[in-house]
Amino acid sequence: QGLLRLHVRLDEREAGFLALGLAKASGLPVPVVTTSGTAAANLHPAVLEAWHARVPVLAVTADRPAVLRGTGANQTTNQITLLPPLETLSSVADLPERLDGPAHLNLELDQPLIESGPWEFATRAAGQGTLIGEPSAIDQVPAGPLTIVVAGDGAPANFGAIAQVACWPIVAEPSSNLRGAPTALAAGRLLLGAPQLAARIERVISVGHATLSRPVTALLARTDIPILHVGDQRTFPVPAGANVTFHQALAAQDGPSDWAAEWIAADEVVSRLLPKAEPLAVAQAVGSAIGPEAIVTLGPSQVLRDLDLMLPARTPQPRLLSNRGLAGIDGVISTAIGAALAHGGPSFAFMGDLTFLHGSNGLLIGPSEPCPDLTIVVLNDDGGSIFSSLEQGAPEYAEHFERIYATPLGANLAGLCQGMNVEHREVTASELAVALAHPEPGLSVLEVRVSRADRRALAAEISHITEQLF
Ligand SMILES: Cc1ncc(C[n+]2csc(CCOP(=O)(O)OP(=O)(O)O)c2C)c(N)n1
Repeated sequence: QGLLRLHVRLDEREAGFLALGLAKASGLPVPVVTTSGTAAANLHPAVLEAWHARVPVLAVTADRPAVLRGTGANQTTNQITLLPPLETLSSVADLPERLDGPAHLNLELDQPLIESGPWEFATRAAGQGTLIGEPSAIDQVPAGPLTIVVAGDGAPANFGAIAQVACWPIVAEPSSNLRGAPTALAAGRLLLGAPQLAARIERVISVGHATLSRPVTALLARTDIPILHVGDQRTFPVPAGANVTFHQALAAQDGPSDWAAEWIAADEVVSRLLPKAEPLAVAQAVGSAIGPEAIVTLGPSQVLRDLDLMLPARTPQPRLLSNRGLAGIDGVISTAIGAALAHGGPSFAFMGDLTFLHGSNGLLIGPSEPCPDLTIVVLNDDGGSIFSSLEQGAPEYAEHFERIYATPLGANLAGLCQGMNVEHREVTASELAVALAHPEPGLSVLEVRVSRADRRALAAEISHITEQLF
């Protein structure tokens, strides 16, 4: 009856993330249907991400009749407690009218496996069923105290305008989608380390789910100044102290304009001082060469933190998505494919090599399936570079670091793509911007190889930049 668009996948874990990407980009609930047993269990990673990020994925799992549960019947297990923290619903009638996160519908089926006669569907107008409702309470706050806004994943879209009126600078993580706001900062996480600015902060307002950096987490863990969080504890990254209040929505009046201007001036200086390292050049190309009409899905880990520094602020940006509910390296390719299919326009993804390899089954798209125009940029530094800058990356652990933390695989991405019938091209960091400006139609991979060797030194250099500020 033309009510649904169907996508068929081999790997249920990837199907779950495909549904996640479709739901994130469209804002509409997306069901994903599997057979019973391990197939159903493979939905758990995407369902967990959906739960933490409040994405309306409906896991529909086929089950055997209840009488067979606890017996040795084929492909039969206890599916009632299969996808925690979700409670299992056993009938379509149990589904709520609106979902503000995932749900699990477990359907017991018996022979005959196909019902005779036509099925009747109740039609709904397009757009109905959008999940997150309007806030019922908007708290008006004085603009006055020197306030910094921390904007994490999924921040309310209107907060850029609110911060502009109140003259609050915004430490805007990429998937907050507030980086284009007039008071947004590109190097906000570095500026939080500059006492000349940070020590004067009198209040913090937090929107979305901020997860990317230790300076931001430390700011939100402060107990000596008021912190207002739009959301609840699920999107607040530390246990909330007595100084933290939760709100559905906030609004404010005009504030002191020189406060935001000071942060923006410092932001411009710090952005110019960033080292000319290759991985940062790759992130810069991704952050600058993609137009605002596109959608971009970002992997977790170091590439996202590189982009966090290199994505320009205060200019229009593409829509940026990232799985920040649990920050998994799994399912990113499928999330990106789902987002691209829902978006329908130019689509990109940016991820590290381990993230790409972990989710590479997402590249398996059958010949009859809708295929998106999606260009995946893989920063291939053969391993996880994020760990180099953490405690484990210190020279005294060097002997075991590569095997246990960096885990290089030496995989041949070109060969992998060839086996999966996906276009692959290797480009240099300096060729990337041009390649992104002229993407191939269909699904394609741009691999940029860089060295991981200097990562720890690069992180140290970046962390000292603000010392040159004042
Ligand atoms: C499913 C899952 N397993 C393990 C991790 C821990 N983890 C975080 S980042 C990372 C390495 C990612 O490497 P890569 O994708 O190459 O990105 P890079 O660090 O080089 O930017 C790992 C294993 C995780 N987040 N998710």
